[in-house]
Amino acid sequence: MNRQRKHIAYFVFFIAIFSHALTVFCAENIRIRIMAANLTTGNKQSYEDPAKRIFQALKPDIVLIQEFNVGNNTTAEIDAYIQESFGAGFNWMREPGKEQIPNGIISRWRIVASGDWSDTAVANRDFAWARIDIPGDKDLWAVSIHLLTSNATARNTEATALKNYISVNVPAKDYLVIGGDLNTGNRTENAIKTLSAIVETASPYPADQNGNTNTNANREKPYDWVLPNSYLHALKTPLIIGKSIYPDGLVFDSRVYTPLSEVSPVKSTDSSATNMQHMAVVRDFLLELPSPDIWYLY
Ligand SMILES: [Ca+2]
Ligand SMILES: [Ca+2]
Ligand SMILES: [Ca+2]
Repeated sequence: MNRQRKHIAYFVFFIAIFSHALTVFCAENIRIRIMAANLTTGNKQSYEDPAKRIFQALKPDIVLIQEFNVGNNTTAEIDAYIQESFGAGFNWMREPGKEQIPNGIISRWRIVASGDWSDTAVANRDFAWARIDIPGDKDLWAVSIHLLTSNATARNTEATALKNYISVNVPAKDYLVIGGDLNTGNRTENAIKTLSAIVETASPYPADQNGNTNTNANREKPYDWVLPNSYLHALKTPLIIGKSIYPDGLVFDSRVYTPLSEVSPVKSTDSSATNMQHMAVVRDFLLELPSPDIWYLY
């Protein structure tokens, strides 16, 4: 072996060792940002520009959406709204049945299967579910719900029905998130106790920069939730927007958020737009996967 070929041999050897080391130490970190959104405005209880700006600013990967109405609800109108709000390539489902204020799910990743489970307590919506093919082997089941305003007993009846649907339909070891507008008057009512059998319901809760965890328009009630099961909760990570860090997630209120430059193109008046339902609630999770691509370097 002449000297030059020897150098090349050493070079190839070190590349091989180095790339092997990369397979051991490199992991791919995938952020999964999940939002509960009952953000309809205007006189038709539908998604308009204020919600669109909030979606554009907060960049969720998965949205558990309520009152999922856009214009006349044609597929083309909803497709256009989703593309403008989240960018190209996002997927969505709207619960079947043509109810007045349906639940739905929006996802960066492919929706493998979706549908609704009947909420017999209320005529204008059901429990919407989607099985999402997130990166890695385990799927994420997302369930978007909108419990009754009427009273806590009715909400607990709904929560009990939902718990039963999930125990029958969702593989116990998959990731699961339940969320949306639960209309809960406090953090300890029976519906939450019921759901605590399948998802993590304990504090700390997402909050705004002032520490306020309430999510209705006047910020006095904890109506909206993002509830992960134990596997997903184990991936909890601080939510970072610009220079701001929210260790337990964010309740987004454009009226109090500073600086608004971190959440462009939101306007300070978006959370007080005509008939704006609630505040968005956002939580981040971090999935660490090995990087198999590195194996192909040598
Ligand atoms: Ca339905
Ligand atoms: Ca129903
Ligand atoms: Ca997957």
